[in-house]
Amino acid sequence: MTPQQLQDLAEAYRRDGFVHAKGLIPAGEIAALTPAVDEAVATRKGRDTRALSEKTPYEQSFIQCQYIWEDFPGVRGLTFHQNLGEALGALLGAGKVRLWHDQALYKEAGGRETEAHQDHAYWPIAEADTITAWIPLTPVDEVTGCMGYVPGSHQADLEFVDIFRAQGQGEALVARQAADPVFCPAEPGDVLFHSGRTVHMARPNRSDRMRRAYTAIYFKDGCTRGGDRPHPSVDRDRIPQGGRIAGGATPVAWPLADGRFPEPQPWPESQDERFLRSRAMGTIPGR
Ligand SMILES: O=C(O)CCC(=O)C(=O)O
Repeated sequence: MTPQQLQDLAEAYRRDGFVHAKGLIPAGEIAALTPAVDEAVATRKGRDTRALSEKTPYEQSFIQCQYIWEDFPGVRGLTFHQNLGEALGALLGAGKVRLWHDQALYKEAGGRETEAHQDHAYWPIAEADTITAWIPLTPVDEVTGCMGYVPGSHQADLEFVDIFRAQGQGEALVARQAADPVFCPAEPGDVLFHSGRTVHMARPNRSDRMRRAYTAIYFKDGCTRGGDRPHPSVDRDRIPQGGRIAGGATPVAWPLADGRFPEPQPWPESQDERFLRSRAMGTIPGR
């Protein structure tokens, strides 16, 4: 991207809390990287034979596999794509950007809407400098489950909406907003960026195909741990309250030292019930 294009993106992002970067990554590269994401989902979720109707409401919104760059090296070209990194640097106003975590979010045919929420409420990061890159691997529209964002909502208070357990809270959050959501159909090669504070949601998938998306969350280097909410991205590296988030779980994504992708670090063993459940479900690596 030219410096002017990056500046325009950053201006829109600062104003609206989201921005649609069309054609940021060549579509041919997305096509070449997509099988690695597909493989991650197929491998992690291979043993889950439940029909959509047997899943929890949260799981009916999407199949979720996190930290896939770690056990599926073919995904790294996407996670650490330097076109993406350059845009992240401009949007965050950062000279160095770290990865919080990545994930595949595959919305099954017939899958529910993704209820409105603000991501940052789930993360123990003190500063507001977090951003999600939402990368469609297939065309997404109002039928297949495109994303929607409430412009300006990143400036308002952060509210915790429990999309994991409670249904209907997202609708109430949208009703409290000053603006209507803007839904964004997108093509492979496009990247949709939203701030961790922006109210966002996704349409249901009313098609007969899987809506495949890869997303990664990044933050400005220098952010610190805030709040006592547990999260593997800080717990794995034993980052204390107030400590700078800079460990093997959250490597520098841009700029890359000598152009080399980071190496994943092993996960510490744990008997924590939530950890064991996430691993057994294929949500995190290590099954
Ligand atoms: O892909 C979706 O359906 C929702 C994505 C989302 O909420 C996010 O990336 O923060």
